[in-house]
Amino acid sequence: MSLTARQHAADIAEYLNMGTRNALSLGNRGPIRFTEEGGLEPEIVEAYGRCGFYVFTGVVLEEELEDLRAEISDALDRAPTTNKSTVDKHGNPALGSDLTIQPFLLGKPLGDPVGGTGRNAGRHPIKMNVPEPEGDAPDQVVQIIFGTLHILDACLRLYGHPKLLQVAEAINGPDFTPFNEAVFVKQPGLGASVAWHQDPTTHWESPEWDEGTHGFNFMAQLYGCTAANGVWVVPGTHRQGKVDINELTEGHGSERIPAAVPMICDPGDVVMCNRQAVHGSFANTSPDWRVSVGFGFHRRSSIVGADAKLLNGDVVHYDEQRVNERSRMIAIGIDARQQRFPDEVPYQYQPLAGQEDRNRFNEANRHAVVRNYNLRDLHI
Ligand SMILES: O=C(O)CCC(=O)C(=O)O
Repeated sequence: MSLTARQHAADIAEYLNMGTRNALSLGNRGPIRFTEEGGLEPEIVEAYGRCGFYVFTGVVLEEELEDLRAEISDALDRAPTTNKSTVDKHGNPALGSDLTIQPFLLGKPLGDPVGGTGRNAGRHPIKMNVPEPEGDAPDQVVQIIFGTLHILDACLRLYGHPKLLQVAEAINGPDFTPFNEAVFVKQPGLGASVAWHQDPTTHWESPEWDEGTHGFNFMAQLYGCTAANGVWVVPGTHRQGKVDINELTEGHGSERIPAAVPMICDPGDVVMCNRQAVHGSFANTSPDWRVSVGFGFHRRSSIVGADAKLLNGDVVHYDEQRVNERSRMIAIGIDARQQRFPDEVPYQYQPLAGQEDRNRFNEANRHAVVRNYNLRDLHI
């Protein structure tokens, strides 16, 4: 018999407390700091390398947080009512229903759509605990919004954030490339689990494989996150190659991995999380919202020429032209940001230096380049 949401919250409370204590003792949090040469401060590089994630505090300021919250709350209001529907709850065309890839993924409240199934290339072997929501819950709730840069201008502007792009350069080199973008939504008492997994599918067996091969994701927190609603990571697993996730949970009588720790964030904090780290999140039986704006970056050498395995099993070859075209979203994000925050010094993205006029955020490019840009995502 499944637990009710209230029972689940009580049952998991001690694990959440222990995880929080452990997370706060790791030494992997603080403001973004660069050296005089423009690299990341060595303590940050060390802590990110040791843990597989780093919490950058106070990155997104209130004015920008308000833009992001307003746009995402409007998007949730305009989401389709089911995964198959093209209309929202008001009977209007759902946001982005005219795009090639439908932006919204909905699921059962507090559910686990992928754990213990073969979905997503079988990368989520463990089924998470699925509590019953309290009261009058909807049948379906939005879990993920994909392709954020063509439907949410505030996300496009965040994508051009100069300090975050400088971090991407410090970790992946100045010729870094995009990955993809998604917003994860965990409504209070309704948000579904994301079962334990490592993101990558492509280069595990490569002779050149190392801890940075599959890049990282930024996760910007609009409302902060707690042990109850945030992403958990098993520190150090990004250095271990493909991990047997069953082994991490075996013998513990539940899906609660003892060595895992939660990301603990205030609003405006941005987590950098290695895609190779084992991570996941539990059903959100807490009273708090979590909305994470996610966007990732790769080393160019991991992408150009790769035969990438996608989550649906397809294999796609990434040639230089696709990578260059997809990378234009970085330049367009920088310009979109400059229009909103003209006093900020913009990041200079070296692969497209000198092409600024071609990569303005204007109506022509909104149609020709931004719309359906995610058909060229660079998943590995
Ligand atoms: O936000 C979450 O709950 C999960 C995020 C995640 O698994 C990812 O970005 O790969």
